[in-house]
Formats: sequence, C-alpha cells, structure tokens
Amino acid sequence: MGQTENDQARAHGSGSGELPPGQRRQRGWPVLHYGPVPRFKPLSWDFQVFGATADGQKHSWDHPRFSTLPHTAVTADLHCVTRFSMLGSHWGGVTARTVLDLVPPAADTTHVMVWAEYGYSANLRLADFAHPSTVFATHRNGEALTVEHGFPVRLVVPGLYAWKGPKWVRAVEYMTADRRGFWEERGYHNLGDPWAEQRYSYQEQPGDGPEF
Ligand SMILES: Nc1nc2c(c(=O)[nH]1)N[C@H]1C(S)=C(S)[C@@H](COP(=O)(O)O)O[C@H]1N2
Ligand SMILES: [Mo]
Repeated sequence: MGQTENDQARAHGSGSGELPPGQRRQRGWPVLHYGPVPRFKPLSWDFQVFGATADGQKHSWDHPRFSTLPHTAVTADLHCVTRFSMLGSHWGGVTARTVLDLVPPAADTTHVMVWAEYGYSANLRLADFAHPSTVFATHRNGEALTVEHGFPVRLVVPGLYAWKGPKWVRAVEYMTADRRGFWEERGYHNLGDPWAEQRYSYQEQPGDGPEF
C-alpha cells in the first residue's frame, strides 16, 4: 500500500534529513531575511494570540510568562526556497500544539497567520500549524537563538519552505478563511511544500490558495 500524501508530509515534517528536489545541502547557517533586524525590547515585547479564538478574546504573554511555557525539543530541517537546506537541527521551544492547547481556536478556524516584527507574516493551514513538529523555537542545538536568527522566538515548520517560519514572531492570528502572507502575496506559493517544489504562485492549482 502506498503512503498517502499526508503520511509523507508527516514523515518529512519530523526532520527526515533528506534533501527535497532542487535543494543543496548547506553547512553552517546562513542569515536570510527581508528588511532590518529588530531590536528586542523586553518591556514591551509580547506574544499575542488573536482572531478566531474559542472564547473570542485576545490572549497575550509577556516575555517572562512566555518563557515559562512548556518546552519541547524537535529535530527538523530548514529548506530555503533559494535552494539551500540545513539538515538536522535540534530546535527547542514551544510547540504550536501547546499554543493551540492553551488558547483553543474557534471550531471554524481553518488557517493561521503568524505575524512578526515589522509586519512580516506567513499563512499556514491549521493542519500544518498543528503538526507536532511545528515549534516556536527559542533555541537551536542547545543555544539561544541569536538576534539575526530570530531571537527571542522564531517559528520552524519542518514540512514547508523556511519562509513559512517567521523570525521575531509576535502574534498568531486564527482565521476562518485563508489569506496570503508577506511572500505569498509577492509571488511565492501559498502552500510551500518543498517535496512538491511548490515554490512560486504560478504553480498553484485551483484550491491551493485564495485569489490575489
Ligand atoms: N521576520 C522574518 N522572518 C523570516 C524571513 C523574513 O524575511 N522576515 N525570511 C524567511 C526565510 S525566506 C528564510 S530562508 C528563513 C531564514 O532563517 P535564518 O536567517 O535563520 O537562516 O527565515 C524566514 N523567516
Ligand atoms: Mo528563504
């Protein structure tokens, strides 16, 4: 019996250590992002969950309280759409599942938007967000993230291209319909599965994403 697409995504999502098509292995960890590196302001920093929450309320954690949330370790690869992949990192942080448990979404939630400093955003299907290895990482290989790599918190979504993982995360928005994030509005694929080489929006099939 063949694997379903979902089983495959799950297997890859947990950090298979394999190279997706069209990718090459990168040793070391490049820094890549659009715009400036934000300065961390501990007093005003918060992590918000808003939109279609089950109780209709916005929730937020300040930095000391966010730091007390349960931590999990996840082994996962990072695949940049510019074709480098960094295989086999150990990420430490708060899983998306923990966030979903602490702030349950309304029953009709289908997607989330993850928001970062300066308005960077990435949209995800709820199922991809809820994958057990999707993690709001604070550490890699036992060390706190540097500011260039997203300190204090960056998202890692192992089964998708790395642009789906905002650095400097500040909020999660629960959504009852899909909406394009920063790169998804600028010509990148709405779904971004590296195993299917979903790089650009012109490759989208009907149903892969909302109209522009
Ligand atoms: N806030 C923010 N997060 C971002 C980006 C960005 O431009 N801004 N770029 C994404 C892209 S395209 C990649 S490949 C990874 C790179 O992460 P790194 O610099 O830690 O290697 O960050 C992702 N997260
Ligand atoms: Mo990237």
